[in-house]
Amino acid sequence: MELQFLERNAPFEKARVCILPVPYAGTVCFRGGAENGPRAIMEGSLEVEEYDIDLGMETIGEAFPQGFHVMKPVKGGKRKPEDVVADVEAGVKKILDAGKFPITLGGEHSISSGAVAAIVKKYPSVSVLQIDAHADLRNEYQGSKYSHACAMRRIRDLVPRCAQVGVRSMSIECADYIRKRAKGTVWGSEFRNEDVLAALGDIVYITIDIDGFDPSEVPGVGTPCPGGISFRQGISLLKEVCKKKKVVGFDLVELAPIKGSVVSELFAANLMYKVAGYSLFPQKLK
Ligand SMILES: [Mn+2]
Repeated sequence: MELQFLERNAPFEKARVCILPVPYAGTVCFRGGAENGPRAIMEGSLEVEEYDIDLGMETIGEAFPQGFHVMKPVKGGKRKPEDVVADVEAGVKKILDAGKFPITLGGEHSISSGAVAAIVKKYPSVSVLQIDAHADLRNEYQGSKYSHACAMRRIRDLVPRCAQVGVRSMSIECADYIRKRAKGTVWGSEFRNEDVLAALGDIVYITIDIDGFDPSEVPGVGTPCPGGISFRQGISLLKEVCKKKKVVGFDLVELAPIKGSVVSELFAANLMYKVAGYSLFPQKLK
C-alpha cells in the first residue's frame, strides 16, 4: 500500500506539510521494531478523525485539502547511522527549500540530528524541545557518536538552546553533562509549561521520542520507561509552545508497534496530527 496520512497524499508541489519516513533502527540495542514505525503511524492515521476539537476545524480538510505529501522513505536497513543522518538532512533540506513544513517519522532517535542539521541552516537561532524518557546525551555509545543514545548530544552540538522534558533515565555521563552544561534545561515528568517555554527561544524545533510518554498510554516503544508524561500533559505543553513560539518542524521517533494492538500507533498518529495543526494554526488555539 502507498504510504499516506489521513487517506490523502498530496503531490509535493501542492502540499504545505511533507512527511519524511525514516524506517531505520540500525543502532537499536533492546526491543526492535522502530523500523516499522512510519508505516504503522500512517496506517493508524486512517482511523484519526479529521476534525480537531482544539482547533475547531478539520485541519486536513480545510487547510490542506489535498493532504500532506509523503516523501520517498529514507533507506533503512543495516546502514551506518551517520549515512542515514546525512540522508535525513538532505530530505528535510528539500522540504525546507520548497518553503514547506517538515515532519520526520522514525525510526530510531539517531535520525533527528539530521533533521536539526537542515533546520539550523535555515533558522540559525532555532532552539530545540525534546520530549523523551532518556537524556540521550552520551558522547558515544557502542562505538558510534550517532547512536540513538547520543541523539540529544548531537543536537546540542548544533543548537545551544534546548529544553528536555520527560527525562527519567540516564547514565552518569549524561547526569554530569546536565550538571555542567545543561543546568535548568532538563525536566522529568513534573514540569511547569512556563519554565520549559522560558528555556526556549522564539523559534522552536520539536523532537518527540514517543517513550517520553507513559508506557501505560503508549506501550509500543523500543525502551519503555515507567513514570512518563501523560498525553494530556504533553498536549498542554505542545499547545503552549505552538501558541507562544514559532514551530518550524518536528519529528516523531521510536514507535515500535506491538502485534495485535493498535493503541500505540493511534497515539502517535493523533499526536502527530495535533502537533502539525497547532504548529501551522496557532491562532486557532483557545
Ligand atoms: Mn530518545
